[in-house]
Amino acid sequence: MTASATDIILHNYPQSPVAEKVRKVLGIKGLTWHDVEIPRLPPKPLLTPLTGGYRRTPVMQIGSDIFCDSQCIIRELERRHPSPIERSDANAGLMWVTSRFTDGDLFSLAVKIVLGAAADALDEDFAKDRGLLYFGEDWAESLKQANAELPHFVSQLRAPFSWIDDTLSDGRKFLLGPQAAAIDAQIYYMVWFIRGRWSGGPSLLSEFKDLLRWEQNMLEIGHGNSTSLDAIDALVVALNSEPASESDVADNDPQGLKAGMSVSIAPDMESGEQLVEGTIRSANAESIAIDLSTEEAGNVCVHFPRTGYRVFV
Ligand SMILES: N[C@@H](CCC(=O)N[C@@H](CS)C(=O)NCC(=O)O)C(=O)O
Repeated sequence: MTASATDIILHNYPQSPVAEKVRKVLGIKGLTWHDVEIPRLPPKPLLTPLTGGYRRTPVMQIGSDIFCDSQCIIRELERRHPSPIERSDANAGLMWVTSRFTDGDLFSLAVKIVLGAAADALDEDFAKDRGLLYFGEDWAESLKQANAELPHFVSQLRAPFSWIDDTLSDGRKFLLGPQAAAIDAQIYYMVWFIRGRWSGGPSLLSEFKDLLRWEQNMLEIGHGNSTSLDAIDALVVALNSEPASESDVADNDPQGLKAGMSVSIAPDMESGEQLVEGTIRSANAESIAIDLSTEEAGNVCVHFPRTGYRVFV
C-alpha cells in the first residue's frame, strides 16, 4: 500500500489513549486514513525525522505537513473536513476550553490510576520513560504515591464521570445531542483508557448507566476506514512532497514571533523531551508551524499547538 501527498497518515500504536481520541474523530467524520504503527518507546527512528524530534503519540502527516499533538490534529481534520463535528457549531470554543481540563487534570488522574495501580508490575524501561514523561524527575516517588493513594485518585475521577453521566441522563445519544462531536472524543478516550488498562475500571464505570449507554454509542462509531502503511513509505511521501501550509504570522504575537525567526519548541513541562528546532512559517493564538529539514524526510513543516507548548525564541 502506498499513500499520496494529500492522504491522512496517522503515526500511532493501538494502546495509546490519546491516539484513540484522534481515531474516534476520524470515525465521527467517516474519514479514510493510513495507519503507521510506531514503537511505544523511543527511539523512534522512522518518526522523529518527520517531527524534528517530537516523540509523543499520535502524530498526523499529510504530505510534508506534520501535526503534533491531538489538538493540532483535530483542528486540521476539522479545517479540511468540516462536517460533521465541531467548528460549524458555537460550542467549538468551549470544547477547546474544556479540553484543557480533560487533557490536563483528568488525563493526569487517569495516568496516575493506571500506572499507580500497576506500579509493581511495570516493565522497567516503560516505567522510567512514562514516569519521566508524566511525573517529571521525581517520578519514582510519584508512582509510589499514586499506588498508595489510589482510592483518593479514583474519587477525583469519579466526580467528573458522574457529571458526564448527569449530562446524558435526559437520554441524549451524544454529549451535545444526536450527533457525536469533538467533545465526545475528548472525553471518550479517558473512559476507554480507564476501562481497558485498569482492573478496577469496569467496576467504576458500571455505576454510571447513561455513561455506559453513551460509551456503547461511541464504540459503534468505529475509526473510519484505515489501511496499514509501512513507516518507510510514510517517509517517502514526505521526501517526495513539499509543505503546503500557508505562511502567516499575526502582528500582535505576545512573544513577538515573526515569519522566518529561528525558534525551538517542546511540551511545557519538565519531561526531558527534545527541543524541535526550525524557522517560523506561521503562528497565531492557537498554533505555530515551523519549517525544518532532515535527511530522511526532506523539507517538512511541523505544527504544534500554543497551549501546553513553550516556544523558545
Ligand atoms: N498533549 C499530547 C499528549 C500525547 C501523549 O502524551 N501521548 C502519550 C501516548 S497516549 C505518549 O506520547 N506516550 C509516550 C510515547 O508514545 O512515546 C496530545 O494531545 O497529543
